[in-house]
Amino acid sequence: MKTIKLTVAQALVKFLDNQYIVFDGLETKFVEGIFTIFGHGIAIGLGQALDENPGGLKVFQGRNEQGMCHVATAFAKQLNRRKIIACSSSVGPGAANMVTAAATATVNNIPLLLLPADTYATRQPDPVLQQLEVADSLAVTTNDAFKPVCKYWDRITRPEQLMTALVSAMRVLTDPAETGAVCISIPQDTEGESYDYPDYFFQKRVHRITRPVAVEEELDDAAAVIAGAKHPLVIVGGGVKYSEAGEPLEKFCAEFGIPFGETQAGKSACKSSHPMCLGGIGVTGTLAANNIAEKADVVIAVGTRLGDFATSSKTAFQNAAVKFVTINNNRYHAYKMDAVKAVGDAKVTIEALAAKLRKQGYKSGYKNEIVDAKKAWAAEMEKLSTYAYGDTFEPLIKNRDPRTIKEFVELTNGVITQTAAIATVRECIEQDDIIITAGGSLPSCLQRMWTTDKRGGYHAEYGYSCMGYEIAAALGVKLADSVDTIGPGNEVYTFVGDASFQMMHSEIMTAMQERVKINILVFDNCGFGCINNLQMNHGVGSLATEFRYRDTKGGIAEQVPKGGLIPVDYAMVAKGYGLKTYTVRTIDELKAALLDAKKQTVSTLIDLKVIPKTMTDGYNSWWNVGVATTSAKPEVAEACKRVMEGRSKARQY
Ligand SMILES: Cc1ncc(C[n+]2csc(CCOP(=O)(O)OP(=O)(O)O)c2C)c(N)n1
Ligand SMILES: [Mg+2]
Repeated sequence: MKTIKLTVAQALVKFLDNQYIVFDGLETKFVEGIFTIFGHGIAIGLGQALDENPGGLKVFQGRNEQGMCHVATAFAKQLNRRKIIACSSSVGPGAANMVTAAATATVNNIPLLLLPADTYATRQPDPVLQQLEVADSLAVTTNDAFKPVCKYWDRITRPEQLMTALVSAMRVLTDPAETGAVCISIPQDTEGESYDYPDYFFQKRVHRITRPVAVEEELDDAAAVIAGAKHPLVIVGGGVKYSEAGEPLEKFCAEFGIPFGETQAGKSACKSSHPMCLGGIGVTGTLAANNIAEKADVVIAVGTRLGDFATSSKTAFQNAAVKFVTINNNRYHAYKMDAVKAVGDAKVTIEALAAKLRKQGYKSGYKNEIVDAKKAWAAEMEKLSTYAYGDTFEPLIKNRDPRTIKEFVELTNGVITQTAAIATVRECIEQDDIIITAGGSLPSCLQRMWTTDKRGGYHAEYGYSCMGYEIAAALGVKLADSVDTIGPGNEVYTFVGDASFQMMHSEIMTAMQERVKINILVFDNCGFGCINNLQMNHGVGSLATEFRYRDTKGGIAEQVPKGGLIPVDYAMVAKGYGLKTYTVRTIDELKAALLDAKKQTVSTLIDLKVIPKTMTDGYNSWWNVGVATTSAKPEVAEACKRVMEGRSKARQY
């Protein structure tokens, strides 16, 4: 047997450099590179290996471990999971910082390879700096925290273990039904240990991404249910995007006259301009999609987890006879809502199902309902797009303290409404540019209002809705855009709430380092806009969701910060990193900034002063949230009653 003597870390790098995937006949190198934030746990082990021979792998330097993992997640997501950037961290806090990002990737079914260092396998220096000492089991370390948020977890305490661990990691990372975060934890002493690895461990491996079609019996079951439908509806999930099934699904819907609504992950799998497209569906859906959903007799859920936002907490479908069909490559998701299941790849399963329905001469029974629903929504879009501040101004979010709005306008001089700002961005940027969203009220407005015919032009992380994803993701998307097929040269615009910006903008520095251009749109409304709405909607006061000073009354500090709003200059923050920045207070200023930002070669940030309470809401949707069932406040009791009424209309599981 031919062997190659390498350290564990050197073998890891060599192995990763030799992994490829083939999808629809196209071979792609799977690992683009490795993100690092070095510390004592990896600088000498993995760091040494990368320094001596990185092979074809790029080395990326992260700023915050969570941030760099979001970059890698967005990169893989934008490339429909064809390519990854592995993420390595030091031991302890560096590793723990990746846990949130691991969960984000797992919830969204995005491959993310994590390589956290671990405490000593020999235990000689215990406790090493940054070691979590667990007295009841010395086998437990910080890295055990990855177990519930990863699809595969392993710890390499002997060099030989690396071989089966990495083969297993690749199995999971390249499995369309099971992919997510994978954690390979390596103690820092093991990283440097040498071993005579068999040369076949480093052979070029090509992992085939297959398209299994649902079995004939399942296709027959699904076709039989759809054949009986007069008013069917398709829900387009993220699986449609990853399977690159947008076009066949559009054809399916056109041929059989079936309208479709889009989840956050599914949006931009199909073209917004398609005559059957109703736009976003569910809690943050359009009136068109939600009204059609309410009456639908068969709901065909393709590649979706059927999360509460997509189903309005299972109240969206009020036809007493409604039936569900799921097309999903993952059995767990296919089983939801007691659906008739077709377990398989979205593209080939839709095509096979279409063949069956065609044979039966199936057509839906819609007359003018789809056109009428779209017309009504278009009129609403027009209203939202031209929504302006003035004398008779009414906030879109009703039942609110009007003082906040006045105070905000006086503080910032900003009179931009969120909905008009979104419409303006859509109008001013190129049709094929890519937008990103994740947390706060922006994903809601964007799911309703954004339109694009570019496949992959709408990049939302709303599985975990992780604040802090947005800016890191812009870098990931831009890196993806420059390596591959998606269409190099597109501008990337990330929509970020002021709170989300505050939570994490660390990877701005990484974007500068990589010399890629991202455009950041900060929507400054002085607080957690959507959560403020949520709490006030449920009879709670405005409590710690606006950015207010803690004042002192009679020498005593307030128990809750209730002072004036705190002004923040986000443009100034970004300027410090070298971005070209703009502060805009009117729609005209926003237009001018967008036009100028296009001409820049460096990254840009536009700080939009956006009037609170000007985001979208309603449209025949409902969301089940926990509510207080005992309270002295009548508003809370009233809210509780409404929640209970909603729950009584919801499907139970
Ligand atoms: C990491 C993380 N922490 C907490 C939350 C809960 N959360 C959801 S939206 C939100 C506030 C968002 O505020 P901002 O980013 O300013 O957006 P806005 O609602 O004002 O548009 C919070 C705290 C979250 N989604 N993610
Ligand atoms: Mg905000």
